[in-house]
Amino acid sequence: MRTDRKLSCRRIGLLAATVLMGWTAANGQPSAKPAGVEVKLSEYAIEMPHALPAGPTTFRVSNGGKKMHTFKLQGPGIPDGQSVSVKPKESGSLAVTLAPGDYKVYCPIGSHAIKGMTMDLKVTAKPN
Ligand SMILES: [Cu+2]
Repeated sequence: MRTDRKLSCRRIGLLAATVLMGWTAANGQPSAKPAGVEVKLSEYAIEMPHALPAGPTTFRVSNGGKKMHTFKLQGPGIPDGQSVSVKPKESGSLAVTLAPGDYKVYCPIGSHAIKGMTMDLKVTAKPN
């Protein structure tokens, strides 16, 4: 019994190591975790970095305003854009894989973009 448990523990460890190695190879990066980027939406502004490195990225979007807002990202690899809508005082997330190039970030609701909820995002290739 005791030997069995030890064996299976070792097997799980091996499996985890294999999965981790596979992930690293697939992404070509030492980090298995996607980069997290905080985004703050309000009337009428988007607060987030204007430049980011390429790779798997999770945008954590919070709405500090009084109206519903949408975080929409459009650029290389996502010509039609991907978005997440966030209610006032709530938060959501959007996971994408950023490719090097110029992206547009905006809120497509009403005239929010014209009022200020728009910005450019530059994604740069990660140095090897
Ligand atoms: Cu908005």
